[in-house]
Amino acid sequence: MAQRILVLHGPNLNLLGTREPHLYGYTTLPELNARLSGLSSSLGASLDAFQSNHEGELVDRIQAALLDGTDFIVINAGAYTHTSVAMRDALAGINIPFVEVHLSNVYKREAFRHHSYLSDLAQGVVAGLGPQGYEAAVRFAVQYVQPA
Ligand code: CA2
Repeated sequence: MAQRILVLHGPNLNLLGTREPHLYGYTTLPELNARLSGLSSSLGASLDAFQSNHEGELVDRIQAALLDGTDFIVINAGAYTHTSVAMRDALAGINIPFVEVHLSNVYKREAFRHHSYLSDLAQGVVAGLGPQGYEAAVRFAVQYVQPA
C-alpha cells in the first residue's frame, strides 16, 4: 500500500506567492502543492493537501486523518503554531507522526514566533528553507514510514 501523506496549511497561507514575497517567496500554494504531489508520487507515496483559515476546520482535518489512512502529516500551522492548544491536542490525540514546517526562519523574527505549541510533539521542525523545507519534510515522511 502506498504511504499516505497529509500536508496541512494554516491561516493566510492561501496568500502565498501573492503578498510579502520577501518573507514567504513567490511560489503560490497551488504550485507548492503540485510540487509536493509530484515529489511524493515519484517516491511512491500519495499526498493530500488541505488549507484553512479556521482553527476548527484544521482540528477537524487532523481528526479525519485517523480515519483516512494518513501515515504522516507535514504541517505549517501558520500563526496557530504560536497560539493553538486545540491543534496541539488534536495532533497529540491522533498519534500520527508529523513534521512542523515554517517557510520563514521564525527564530529571526519577533519573540512571539519563537514558541510553538507543536514542536515538542513533532518528529522534527524545519524553518527558514522556504518551499524546500516542505520538500525535505515529504522526503523525510516517506523514509520514516517505509525505511529503505
Ligand atoms: O514562516 C512560516 O511559515 C509561518 O508559519 C507563516 C505564518 C506565521 O504566522 C508564522 O509565524 C510563520 C504566517 C503565514 C502568512 O502567510 C502569508 C503568505 C503570504 C502573504 C501573507 C501571509
